[in-house]
Amino acid sequence: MAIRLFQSQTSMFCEKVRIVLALKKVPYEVVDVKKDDRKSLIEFSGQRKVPVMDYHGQCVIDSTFISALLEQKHPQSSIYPSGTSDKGLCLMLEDWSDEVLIHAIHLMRRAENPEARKEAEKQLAIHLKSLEQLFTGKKFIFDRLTLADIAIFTQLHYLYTVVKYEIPAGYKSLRAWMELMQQSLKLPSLYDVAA
Ligand SMILES: N[C@@H](CCC(=O)N[C@@H](CS)C(=O)NCC(=O)O)C(=O)O
Repeated sequence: MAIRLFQSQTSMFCEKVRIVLALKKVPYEVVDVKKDDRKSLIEFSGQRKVPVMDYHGQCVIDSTFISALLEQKHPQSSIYPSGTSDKGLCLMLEDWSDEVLIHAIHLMRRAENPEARKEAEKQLAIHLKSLEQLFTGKKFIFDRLTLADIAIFTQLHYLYTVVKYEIPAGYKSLRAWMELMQQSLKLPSLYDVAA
């Protein structure tokens, strides 16, 4: 039995899992799930959200649990920082990104008029300011690239790829970290994908 990832190309949670798989060099098959055709996903997992992993027959739902399972089964290129306390903080930041930051990203995507866009940018700015502080004087959040960086990066990357929004130039440390992530993950330039 193989490893299969039920996914959609634009989902930030699926991108998070694809990055973990790539860092760990784990081979897998992709099952692309279409918005209006979730039959095979529902049959396999009993629910309609992606990502879902078929790990040699074991069904794992949710990017956080999939990442944790991949770390357990494939400990090479660890996605967590060294030290128990930092690991706890890494998991908290992953959760903040998945459960809090995402709401500001969704507001940006759904903003259909200038007024809604202005409000969405105001909400997003609260998080961008925190992140600018977090990345000031730092390469990665912990001693190396971890799941906290990956989770935050995939949310912000979605702003460039889907929302077509560029993080303003004033957020210097945050933008420098985005570029570093882009290079570390060997992805095309942020500006190419935003064009
Ligand atoms: N907490 C989940 C979130 C997954 C999620 O919200 N997936 C979205 C795509 S980004 C989805 O499949 N939505 C379809 C639906 O809700 O019907 C994770 O980390 O995997």
